[in-house]
Amino acid sequence: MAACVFCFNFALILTGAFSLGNKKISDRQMAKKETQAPKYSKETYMYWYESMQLQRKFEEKCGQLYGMQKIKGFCHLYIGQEACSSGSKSALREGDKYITAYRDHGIPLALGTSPNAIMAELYGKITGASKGKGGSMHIFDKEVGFVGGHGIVGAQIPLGAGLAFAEKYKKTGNVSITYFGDGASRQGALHEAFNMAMTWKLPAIFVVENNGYAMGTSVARTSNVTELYQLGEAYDMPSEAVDAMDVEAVHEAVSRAAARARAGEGPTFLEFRTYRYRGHSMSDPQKYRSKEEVEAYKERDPIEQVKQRILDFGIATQADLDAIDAKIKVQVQESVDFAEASPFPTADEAYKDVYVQEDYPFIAE
Ligand SMILES: Cc1ncc(C[n+]2csc(CCOP(=O)(O)OP(=O)(O)O)c2C)c(N)n1
Ligand SMILES: [Mg+2]
Repeated sequence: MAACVFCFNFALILTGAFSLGNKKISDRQMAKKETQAPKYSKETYMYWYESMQLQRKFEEKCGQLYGMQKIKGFCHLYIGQEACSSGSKSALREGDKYITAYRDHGIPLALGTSPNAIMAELYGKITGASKGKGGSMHIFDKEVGFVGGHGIVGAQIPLGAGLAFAEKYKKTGNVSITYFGDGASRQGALHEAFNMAMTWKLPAIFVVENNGYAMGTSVARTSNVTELYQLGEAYDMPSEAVDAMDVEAVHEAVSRAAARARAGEGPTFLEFRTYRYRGHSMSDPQKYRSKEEVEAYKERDPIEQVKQRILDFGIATQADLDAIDAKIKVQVQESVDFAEASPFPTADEAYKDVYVQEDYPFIAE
């Protein structure tokens, strides 16, 4: 009986998300009829399609490779959540910093990290983004401003505030964007970080990627407040919920937050309402949700939505999109070939990259 009440609660949340999504789509279709013009440039729409499709195809391959035991250990797929990364990237600029949890393949791919470096990391090879020493949960890429990849739930939230502090201190005009899950939103570290970020008006964007579940536990089972964006209100932090199955809505919300941060007005808290199509990790029987629930979200797939808009607006043809798909197929296969051909780290690598100082006394001979 108790379980049914929880399911019902969660069904209500989903219904809310659906009506939000459907309303936005129908509003947009009406707007399109009136204006017959897309809101953003061709470049932006094509970036959204290509980057989300790369994330999807790359991770579908990861799932297969995991089944073949080519990839081992933890592996959390982002499939379904791609609008969160691509919609953020298009709204931000070079120099901004990104930090997330362990579901961390999609964001660096959206930022332009080489699929080869990520696949090699998943294989534990020396050519990987973290020299094969981090694995799936610890992808890093300084070049694109991606500061990980963190396995401890919620640990990256104060680090994200610290990244924003550094940008403010150095007067760069850059912002930090910190992603975490709905499960992490109940960690004490979030509240400490929110309080300090507001007190110091840090140029920070905090994003809870609310995919409905922390492992197999729904939001409604662990929280009296299920509208997670409301957590920001305790700190007077501007906060809003975003239909994150819609990449345009993500782009718009992150653009507003970044403008506030760059104007010195401090942090913003965004609740991205999203969904993961796959299990929590690779060993999840998914008994906590129904197939119908997953299928209902797939009806609002972020890639299909942007594809439809591209075709409706005549931004590109089906043949153009097919050509992108073919390019991605090659890219993904190349990343597998690269990872397969790369060597594992040698034993002495275990002592490298542990401390910043090369001569750290604890590792002196
Ligand atoms: C401090 C801590 N507690 C528990 C875990 C085990 N754990 C790993 S993922 C996870 C669920 C987190 O869910 P959520 O924050 O919603 O992120 P999602 O996996 O949905 O992206 C838990 C409890 C952990 N890694 N760290
Ligand atoms: Mg979650």
